[in-house]
Amino acid sequence: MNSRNGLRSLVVSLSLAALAGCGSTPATSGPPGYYVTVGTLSFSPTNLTAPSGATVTVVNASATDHSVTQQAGVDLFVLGAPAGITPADTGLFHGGTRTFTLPTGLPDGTVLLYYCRNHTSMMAPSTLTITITAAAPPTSGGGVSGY
Ligand SMILES: [Cu+2]
Repeated sequence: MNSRNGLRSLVVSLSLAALAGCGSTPATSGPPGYYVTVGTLSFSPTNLTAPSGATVTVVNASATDHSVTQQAGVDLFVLGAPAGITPADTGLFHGGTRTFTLPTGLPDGTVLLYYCRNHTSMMAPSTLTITITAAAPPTSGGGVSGY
């Protein structure tokens, strides 16, 4: 009877997981990928998970120039990256998207740090992080339409 109870709780768990999956569907859709949306003074998500070597699409959904610029440490606000990595920088832009490619060969759990050239500590949070995760699925979010 213990195994029967175990099976029942497994079925309940799977059902809850399916419901959670429905709730996370983005309101807007674009081609599957890895997206960071920049709002007025915010990054969304604040931590993106993506595989090493993935292309990241940055959507600026505000009317103000922003950038996603890599930095070597939290709140340094200067272009930089860990040793052996060429820092990425979209440059300041608004009204569209920019892309950059994550370095290849990084192990899972590597955390890369980014900031906005225009707003530094004014962004909330001030630092966007990307955590390298080989199994991170692409999303169809990003709010590409609507501007
Ligand atoms: Cu900004």
